Amino acid sequence: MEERILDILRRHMDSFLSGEQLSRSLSISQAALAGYIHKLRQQGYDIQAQPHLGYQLTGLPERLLEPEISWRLQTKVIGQKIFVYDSVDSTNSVAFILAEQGTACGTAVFAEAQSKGRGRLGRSWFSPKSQGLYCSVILRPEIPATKASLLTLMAAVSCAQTIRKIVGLPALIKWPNDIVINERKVCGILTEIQVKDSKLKFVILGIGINVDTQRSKLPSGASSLRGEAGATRLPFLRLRLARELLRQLDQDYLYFQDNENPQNLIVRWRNLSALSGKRVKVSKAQEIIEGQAQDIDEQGALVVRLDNGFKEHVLAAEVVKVR
Ligand code: BT5
Repeated sequence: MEERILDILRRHMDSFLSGEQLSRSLSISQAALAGYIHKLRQQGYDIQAQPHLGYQLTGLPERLLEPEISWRLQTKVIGQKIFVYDSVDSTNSVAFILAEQGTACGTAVFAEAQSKGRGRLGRSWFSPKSQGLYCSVILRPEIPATKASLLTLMAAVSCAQTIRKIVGLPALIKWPNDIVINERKVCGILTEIQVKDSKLKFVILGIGINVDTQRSKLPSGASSLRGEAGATRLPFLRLRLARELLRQLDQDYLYFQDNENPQNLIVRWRNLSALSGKRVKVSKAQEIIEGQAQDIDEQGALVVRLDNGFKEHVLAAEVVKVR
């Protein structure tokens, strides 16, 4: 019932709705309606009540709530099922367990806080409560495991696009898994895969975005969206980011699935790349190579032109320096 009340109030956020009308259309008494309104307020919804005028929704909770994320989301695959937790060790770990249990492709897991948020290679991801967006999505693509890194690339495009659309800042992709604004990292992506009998069983796409995170608490070279946006008023930022991220991922994943050679994604990636043409130092397993970042190939590898003119395609590595 709360959901139905919210649905009506959300569609009339610019006007009051009479309690009588509302209770009649829901076939409940006005006293019962007042009870539900009280419960919604306790969840953090601002609902004004005026004698003779009725009710009006004037504010949404700052907490992430599943009904708020999924309300009229209209995605085809991503976010069809959404779990929101208060605190977890890592949304990637939760999504991994759900995927092992057979949970559907597109399921998204969010948490207000992570006690063991992780990055790549055993690194940690600082995930303070309600200051960031911590999200993991289960994917079950029918592709060879060797192509899984293309999904990191896809997610990077979706994240950069989402941030640009919601915050209006020039987010760029720093290969392979960082999103930067003004050269500061505001978002990281962690792609984990499960392979069985040399077949890709599922992929967990983990995305962490610093939204309100205090700069002084972040590692050097990192920042948050609020930090980069300055004084701009951005209400319900995490909620709007969460919804747009799921929509963007949905579009991009559908395209990815339908196209064996996702050229359009690669073109969008190139246009968003922070590295194109820059001199980079890339740390591979045992060595460091230096050269000019030129492109990415159809597998998602960074193409570096070495000083001797040879081109090297690096797949699993890290850019340690950009000039
Ligand atoms: C990443 O790893 O950038 C991937 C981060 C993915 C986090 C998401 S949150 C939801 C999901 N659940 C998880 O448990 N993880 C995913 P990497 O490129 O290895 O970068 C990690 C490094 O970034 C650390 O060693 C720090 O130097 C730095 N770092 C840690 N926390 C940060 C933060 N909040 N913002 C920016 N940089 C951070």
